[in-house]
Amino acid sequence: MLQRAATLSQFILQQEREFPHATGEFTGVLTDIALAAKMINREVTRAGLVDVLGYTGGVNVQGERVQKLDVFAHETITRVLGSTGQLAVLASEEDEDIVPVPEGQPVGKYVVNFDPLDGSSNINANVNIGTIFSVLPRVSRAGGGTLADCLQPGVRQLCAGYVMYGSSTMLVYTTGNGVHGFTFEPSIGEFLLSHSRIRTPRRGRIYSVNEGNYYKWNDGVKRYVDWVKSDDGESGRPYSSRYVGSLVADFHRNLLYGGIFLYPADRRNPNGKLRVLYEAAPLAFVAEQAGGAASDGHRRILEIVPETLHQRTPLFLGSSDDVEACVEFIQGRHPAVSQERRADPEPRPRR
Ligand code: AHM
Ligand code: MG
Repeated sequence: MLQRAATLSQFILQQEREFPHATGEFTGVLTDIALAAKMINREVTRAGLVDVLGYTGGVNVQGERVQKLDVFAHETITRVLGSTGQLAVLASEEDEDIVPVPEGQPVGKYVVNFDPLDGSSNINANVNIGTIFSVLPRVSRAGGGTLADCLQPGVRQLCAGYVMYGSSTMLVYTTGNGVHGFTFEPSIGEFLLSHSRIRTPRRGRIYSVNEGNYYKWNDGVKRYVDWVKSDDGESGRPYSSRYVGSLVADFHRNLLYGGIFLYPADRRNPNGKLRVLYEAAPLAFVAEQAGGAASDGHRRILEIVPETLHQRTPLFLGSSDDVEACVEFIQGRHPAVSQERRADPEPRPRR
């Protein structure tokens, strides 16, 4: 039985005993991610003091250079993970190229793609931000890891999750055996199991999207968003709009309460904004493991085979029925679209 208040390390060991085929070997990778998360958390929680202790990006009162937090997070993760002997290569939102394991360090068989501090434009307003990670097996056979190791579809992930820094800091992950959430207890410096086997509702009542882009979206997305706002007591519409503008925070809330997160393509960004490898794919793995879904409007996010490290994708993510309805609108096959066509056979230019 899984105990409440187990530490992350105890929980991982317990999982290893129960599902030896599912976890095990990369236990070390996950505990190292948690260690890096604690180090990042310490800096993030002091972010409000930058004007007191020294301006970020400048020099603090001790005369030390204060790093920007996203750079700090990137360097902390690469330093902690790069020296454990578990990894062959890393890729980060903060680096154009793959990040090799430092010279002289042992090379392992795993790959980590990560976004060190997503939503970092929110830092100064004390809004939640997060680290997103994806662990894959290497495909290259020997030597240092390669670009091909990083460019794998999400279905190959062994583990994925995120850390959300906020009113309390949480680490949520899956290894393909359900989704588990841990809350950081600062007084003892441990992540404690607080949410075991998270399941997301099949349908929610929340939609999360930057609606300022409405006029740039295609008709399918516009119609879907119009539809979730229209009145229909039976299906719980209108939905509530909730948008933090920080992916991890928007995703985490919707995971617990149910709902859909959208970052569609638009006229200026034909592939949307978010990145396949270290934003969409890991959250898609978590969503699916919690009973939810993730699509780019035409295919499962986890099946996208990325061609470049920082490839973007439109993203529709959350409760399975909500994602399905959204995809039906995008593909023009939602019943409400057919009704609209029957009622108004002459196509009219949309707003
Ligand atoms: P970042 O990787 O530069 O931080 O951008 C990603 C963030 C996500 O956290 C969030 O979902 C999205 O950008 C918000 O974008 P917008 O401000 O266009 O709504
Ligand atoms: Mg990001």
